[in-house]
Amino acid sequence: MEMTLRWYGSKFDTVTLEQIRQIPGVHGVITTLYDTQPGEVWSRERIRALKDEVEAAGLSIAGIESVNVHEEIKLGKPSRDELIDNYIETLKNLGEEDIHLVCYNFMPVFDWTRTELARKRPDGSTVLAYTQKAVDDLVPEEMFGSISGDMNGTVMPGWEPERMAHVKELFDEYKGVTSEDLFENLKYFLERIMPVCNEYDINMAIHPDDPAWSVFGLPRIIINKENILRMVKMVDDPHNGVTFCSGSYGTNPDNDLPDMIRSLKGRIHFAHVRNLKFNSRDDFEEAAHLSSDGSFDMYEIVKALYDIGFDGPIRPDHGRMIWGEKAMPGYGLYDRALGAAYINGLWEAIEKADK
Ligand code: DNO
Repeated sequence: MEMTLRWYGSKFDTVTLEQIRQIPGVHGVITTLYDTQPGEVWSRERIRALKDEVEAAGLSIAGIESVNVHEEIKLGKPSRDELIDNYIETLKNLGEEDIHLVCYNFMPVFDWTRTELARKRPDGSTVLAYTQKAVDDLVPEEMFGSISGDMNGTVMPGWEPERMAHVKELFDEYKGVTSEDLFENLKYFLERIMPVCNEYDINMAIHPDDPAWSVFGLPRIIINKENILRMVKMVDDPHNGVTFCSGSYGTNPDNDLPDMIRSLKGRIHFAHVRNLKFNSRDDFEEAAHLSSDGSFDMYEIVKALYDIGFDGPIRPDHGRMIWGEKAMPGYGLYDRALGAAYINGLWEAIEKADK
């Protein structure tokens, strides 16, 4: 595996490349052109400028998270063909610049959903949290208003103001769209992009829906073992793979994370590793990466990745906000650096025990 950190670009991130460079064992970043809109072609010039900036800091680009998929592709609208052509153009440009991993998601309207961005834990840290009741009591358009005050002045992925401005219309568009429709539309998209992924050796890594169930009545499909195996088999190409995100699949305690990892051998192209603490089935908060701080056995998760021979980029995922840091919730420096060190430690121990 290759340890990485997510970085949103110098215009958007509070964390600098110079800081990332000093985290032991981190040589690559997972990044994006955060100011591009879904459907837009990423030019080679902009990709190269990003690459130059990262490389000048002594790091490399290990992959892109995300090239977002336009809603009309997810909805299967007639306009999708042109939008997929643009996506293909972006993939080509990334391939030409020697970038071979793209994380994306197929969640309708929202990306991930949390009901709190700064829940205080007993140690004084603040974390992202989710309570089903809060979702059940809210109209979706109000969700943004209820959490935006805690964003520390940052723009959070999936909660971009441009997207939020159209939430109501988007919901109307999804009326009558079923999970089966979404599977079909995903298949169509993948079948069209696979030739270019093969040509440029680009691994596509779908991110799970978070939380791993339907919210606000919207269909959601990348939620469990059955569906993810269906997804990799329906377009059975090694470049059609998965981002294994423990914190997203783990929102549903019925998901056996190590078992899911083992069943996806060869198709996990990217891993997000983080821990959650469940207070009840309907209420969880994000914890430190360490097993004893949350509900997951992180050793078993990392061991499963090791056992299947996972050799792609991995990153600590959302961190707690600690030591007075002000950053994008989940994406501060300190706790993610602790997470990277911890995952590196688990990996080294597992690897040495295996020799
Ligand atoms: C949340 C992230 C997601 C992820 C996208 C991938 O913090 O893990 O926003 O990047 O779903 O497209």
